[in-house]
Amino acid sequence: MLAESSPNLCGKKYIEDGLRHDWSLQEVLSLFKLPFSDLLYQAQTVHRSHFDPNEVQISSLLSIKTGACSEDCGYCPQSAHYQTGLGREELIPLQEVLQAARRAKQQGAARFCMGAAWRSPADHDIERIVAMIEGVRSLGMETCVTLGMLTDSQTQRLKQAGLDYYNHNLDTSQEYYAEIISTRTYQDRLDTLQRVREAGINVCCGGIIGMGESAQDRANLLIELANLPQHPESVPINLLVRVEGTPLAQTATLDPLVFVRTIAVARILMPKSRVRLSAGRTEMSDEMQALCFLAGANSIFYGIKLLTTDNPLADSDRQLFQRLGLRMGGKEEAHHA
Ligand code: SAM
Ligand code: DTB
Ligand code: SF4
Repeated sequence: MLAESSPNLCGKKYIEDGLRHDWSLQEVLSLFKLPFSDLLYQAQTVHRSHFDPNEVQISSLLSIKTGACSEDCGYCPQSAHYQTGLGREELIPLQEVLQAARRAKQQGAARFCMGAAWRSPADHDIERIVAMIEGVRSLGMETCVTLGMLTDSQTQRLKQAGLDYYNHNLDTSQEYYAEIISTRTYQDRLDTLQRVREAGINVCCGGIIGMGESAQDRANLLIELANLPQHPESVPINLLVRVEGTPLAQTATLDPLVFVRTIAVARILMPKSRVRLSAGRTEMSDEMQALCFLAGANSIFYGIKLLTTDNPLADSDRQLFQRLGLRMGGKEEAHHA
């Protein structure tokens, strides 16, 4: 049972799917402010009622088109607006993608996520992406791509190819967004998310914490996600990787416990979603990661690289999982689509 003081279940409407989509700022701020133990207890309770708490879903990432992106996202090493030492690469060949996917599968990844540094894909690139999706699926892995904004017909084509997940992050609150990105709007992001949802592709959508945002921004980001008509099936919570040359390189270090609280609140607001402990793990102690799993994170990116920056070595993740008694999970049983 939840503690009586729990501010989240008081007479609120549960919408058709049995999940809430009507969170208010005040409620979510109160969750954030709970004593740490009460917050984690509540998050664990929610987590255990929907998931095996000792199983963590594993995805691996590959950058299929790196650098020279026209967008000016202040956190991103791949933006052409900043000097980060990354060269421009074209879309990589199919065989390279399949080789990386086979390696990821051997290491235990259930899903293979392919990311491109694009504002949006050109139509002529879509058929090459389709071949990648079909090839990775034929290896028996789930597929995810993140390509920027999509048109209706591109979204349909990706669905037809059998794409399982599309990643498109809101990144931060509506209010803070303009401080971070000027080359597209929040509404652009929401429009693509709606297209993906309506096409019947599972949605992977989250954000970045530690970009100098306020506590209210963190709450508002989670509210945006939870108040979507359907919760994203996967919610990546990234800790900003401060890359030299980007405008956010000198951002102050975030209190690790604020990050853990953010994971816990995401778990409470989106009980059935996979909350993904994403970028930034090389900066986290094992103990901090353990707290994130305790707070309800139940998926990670696995393998030495994220897109362009480092991720923990597979070996050290295996050791951490062993120390914590965690199992690497397989493919999702139930898809919403
Ligand atoms: N270009 C596409 C887009 O922006 O949607 C796909 C690739 S983009 C690199 C995918 C996500 O990576 C971004 O939305 C952002 O959340 C995350 N990301 C990029 N740089 C990051 C950084 N330095 N630290 C944490 N997350 C980052
Ligand atoms: C997400 O939310 N995080 C991943 C994935 N989705 C595509 C990307 C993190 C990128 C970190 C910076 C880099 O490695 O370039
Ligand atoms: Fe481009 Fe995506 Fe990086 Fe923004 S986050 S600069 S859109 S690759």
